Amino acid sequence: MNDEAQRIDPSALPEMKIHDWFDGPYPARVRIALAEKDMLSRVEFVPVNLWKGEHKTADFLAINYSGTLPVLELSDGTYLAECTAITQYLDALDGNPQLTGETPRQKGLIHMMTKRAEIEFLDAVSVYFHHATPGLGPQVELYQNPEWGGRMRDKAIRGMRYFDGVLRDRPFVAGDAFSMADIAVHGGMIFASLVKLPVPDECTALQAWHARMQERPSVREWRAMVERGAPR
Ligand code: GTS
Repeated sequence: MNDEAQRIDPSALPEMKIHDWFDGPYPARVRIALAEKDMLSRVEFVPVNLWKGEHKTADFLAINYSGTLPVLELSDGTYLAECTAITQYLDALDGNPQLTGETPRQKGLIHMMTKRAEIEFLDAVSVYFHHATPGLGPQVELYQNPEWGGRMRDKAIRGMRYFDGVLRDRPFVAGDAFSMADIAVHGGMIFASLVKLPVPDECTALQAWHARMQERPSVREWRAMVERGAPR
């Protein structure tokens, strides 16, 4: 543990709000990270209804230019978007960065594999959803390109095959330990399941890893929250 980490008092975490939609695959990444860090109860969740396009209003775009969820708000007026950035912030708060790596090598590998999970899998499923399916509906999906969406579907399946190969050689996506990269691939699996994109039968290592992910308390907690339904 470095000097800076020792100065942080875990009981004095800053006030945090997360703007998200409860069952979204990207929001799931941050909610699972929070559960892994035992910080869920310290966060106030602010619902932003994607299905009503609340993430595309001027007010929301003022806090996240990209018009996406989730966004972490700090009491000093800082807004952090992007799951990777939010997870890195949360993981550093208690001086015990288990999700994003401690050594330079771990940090580099976890960042690379998280980025790869996004580019090759999760983001591809998302583009498929928004372009080649009804997505969030005609009020929200103002431009769709089904051909591009179809290509991204194929890319996502290639991504599953890639991660299957990775997981044949190691227990977790970035090596020997669970990390932010596992959470990112798991986000891809959540989105794939929502859009009924099946994992190829031959991807047995990916399926076995996914079954193990279901047993993690953080993932169980996330599933139970989804089953409770939308916030009122
Ligand atoms: N790169 C962003 C991140 O990592 O945070 C992507 C975030 C993202 O695409 N979030 C989805 C979103 O806002 C939320 S969800 O689909 O997972 O629920 N999508 C809405 C849109 O219109 O793109």
